[in-house]
Amino acid sequence: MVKLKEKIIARLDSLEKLPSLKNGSIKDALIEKGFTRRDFMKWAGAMTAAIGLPSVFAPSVARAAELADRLPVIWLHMAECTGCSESLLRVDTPSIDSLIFDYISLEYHETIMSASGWQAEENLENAIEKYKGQYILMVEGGIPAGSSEFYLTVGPHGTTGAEHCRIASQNAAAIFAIGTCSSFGGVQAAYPNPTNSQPLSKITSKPVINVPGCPPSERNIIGNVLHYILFGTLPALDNYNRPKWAYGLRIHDLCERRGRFDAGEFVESFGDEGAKDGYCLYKVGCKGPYTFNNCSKERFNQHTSWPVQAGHGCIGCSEPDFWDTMGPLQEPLTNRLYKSVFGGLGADATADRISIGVLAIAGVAIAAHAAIGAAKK
Ligand code: FSX
Ligand code: SF4
Ligand code: F3S
Repeated sequence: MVKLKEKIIARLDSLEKLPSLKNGSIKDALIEKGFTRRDFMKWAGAMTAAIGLPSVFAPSVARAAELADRLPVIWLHMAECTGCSESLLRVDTPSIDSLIFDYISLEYHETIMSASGWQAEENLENAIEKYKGQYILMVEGGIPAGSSEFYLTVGPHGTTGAEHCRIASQNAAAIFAIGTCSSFGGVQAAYPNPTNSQPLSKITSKPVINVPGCPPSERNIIGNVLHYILFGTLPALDNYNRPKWAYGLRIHDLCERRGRFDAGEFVESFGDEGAKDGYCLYKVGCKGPYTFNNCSKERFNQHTSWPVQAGHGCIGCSEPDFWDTMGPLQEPLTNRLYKSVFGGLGADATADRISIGVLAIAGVAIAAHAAIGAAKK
């Protein structure tokens, strides 16, 4: 741990020597929005835990956030709804995560920049040239590919989205696919995928870190930026190239309604007594048992809530092909065994077995714990 700390301090020291790309400091921005130093350190503590570091690293995480203005970021939009950007930007009162997003040096972001047309194109080319080998590339959206590339063209030259991604990824220091569309194709890649939309990893041969979710939480987006600032390397990834610190556990294993599942207390239809009492949403379609994400811990909208807390099941939005494989959204999957990213370890339940009764359900729950335990080993 001492070695790791030294490594992080050396990395932050070297970043500190780089010129700031922004006017003002994060300290000033926090004060202006009414956050105290204590709020900031509390946030740093929560972020440290979220990215899987022991609490002694909280001051380093705070320092990394203060140095977020040293790294230029280029954010490209492809085929999507802009929900990923909105996840960070569309908040009534800015959270510390969204302030840090403001503070990152976004050299190019189509939603929030004022430039358009030729000027925007020029800004992108300049940023890629000026920050060669230094910038973080974040891409949101699925990418029409192959003979369908022309379905998505950007800017006055009619450059295809795929071409923009190829050019921008060439000299990026790190590449993040933000959202399920960019990570796995998303809604536009759902059957029959009329535009042949593909994930970013199919467009570039460089390593891509997937940050899925439709949209991903602000914590998962900012956490990845901070992880990169701290380490300058790829985080530990799962089989789908998702950072394990965020996507290492199932929704089902972190769910506040899990006790209800284990006790056999299920909502039978929306609005019934069980729904009012916070029963498990499995029978009304929750896909938490098949989905890996940290939504119950990190939540959305300034960390206030997440789908299951709001009373709807998880729809599996951080899994590949969930539009095709997790439907119908409000019904359980009748014939599907739990399939985990760890391979064939995790057969636990079908909807039919769930309806057998409490005794069978307890067995199911034990099987699920055993599968996760075995996978951890
Ligand atoms: Fe939308 Fe982003 Fe979903 Fe996709 O999020 S929230 S359709 S993951 O690319 O804008
Ligand atoms: Fe939570 Fe859904 Fe699992 Fe029920 S099935 S415990 S609501 S994740
Ligand atoms: Fe998505 Fe399920 Fe979380 S639908 S937002 S992964 S609870």
